[in-house]
Amino acid sequence: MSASVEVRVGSDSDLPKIERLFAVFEALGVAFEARVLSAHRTPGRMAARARELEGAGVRVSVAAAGGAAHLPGMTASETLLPVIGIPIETAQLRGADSLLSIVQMPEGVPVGAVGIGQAENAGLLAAQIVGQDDAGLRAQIRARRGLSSTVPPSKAFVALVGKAEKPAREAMDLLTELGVEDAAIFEPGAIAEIEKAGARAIIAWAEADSLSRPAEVAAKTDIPVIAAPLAPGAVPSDFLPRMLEKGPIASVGINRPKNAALWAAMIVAGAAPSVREGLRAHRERQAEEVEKKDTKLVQQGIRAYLAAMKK
Ligand code: RP5
Repeated sequence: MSASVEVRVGSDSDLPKIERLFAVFEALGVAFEARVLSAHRTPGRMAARARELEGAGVRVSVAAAGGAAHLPGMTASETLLPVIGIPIETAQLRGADSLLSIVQMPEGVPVGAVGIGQAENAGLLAAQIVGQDDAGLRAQIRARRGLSSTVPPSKAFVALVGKAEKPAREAMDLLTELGVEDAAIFEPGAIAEIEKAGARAIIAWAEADSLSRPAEVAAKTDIPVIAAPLAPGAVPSDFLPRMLEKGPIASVGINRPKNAALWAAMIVAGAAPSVREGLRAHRERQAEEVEKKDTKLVQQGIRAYLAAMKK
């Protein structure tokens, strides 16, 4: 059986720390492959395998790393599959370093980060993504999580949960651009409606006064939930850890609604090749834009470039 999930760690010292992830896959019969691929020590090998994943039939990559935890992000920059990052707990900074290195990705290249050390939640979330196209697996997950035994439909549909006008518009516009035909906004309590509508991914906004919302939504469904944290200014250091306390949820960076949309689209793309093409085109455009800026900087020199920026 070919692997549906790839698990990659930055060091084999991470393996015992994510043992519960493997236990989840073994219990649910999810086929996985495990690799030691370091973003820093073996960058070429790491990137090469990431580029092969889609073609190998893998649906999701789970990348665990600690400290300057660049493995999930670098993996995400080499594939259009959804990447779940597990921040490994570190002795000195208790994994805050790992979490922030993983979650705060630039616009255009999302990683979905689980809480620090939350291997079991990462496993469940990965299984839920795979389960979108495997009713038997989905039924097992729902039973394990104490959800109703009726397996809802799964369509190329994204549900957005909560009130967040501007970010929701940005996310919806991008989903449309990527070729996700259906997306709609729901109240946080409307899980039955979201399941009935056949959502394949849920984006749940979380603000300072609603940090537990994504986890509350996730507690009631096996549809993969992406937490999209929003904040008008600086946040306390426990903002993301508090939001990620419970799961299974994965978070994109703060104020990154487009990354939430991209990550949701990556899940939808599992059953919609046109969305995969939309993601590919988006990624290529993004690279071209940055390359153009670099060419201009080299041609003009730093002073002229900065002067043009200030205009
Ligand atoms: C990271 O550095 C790994 O993901 C690991 O968590 C950490 C320490 O690695 P080792 O020094 O134990 O190999 O790249």
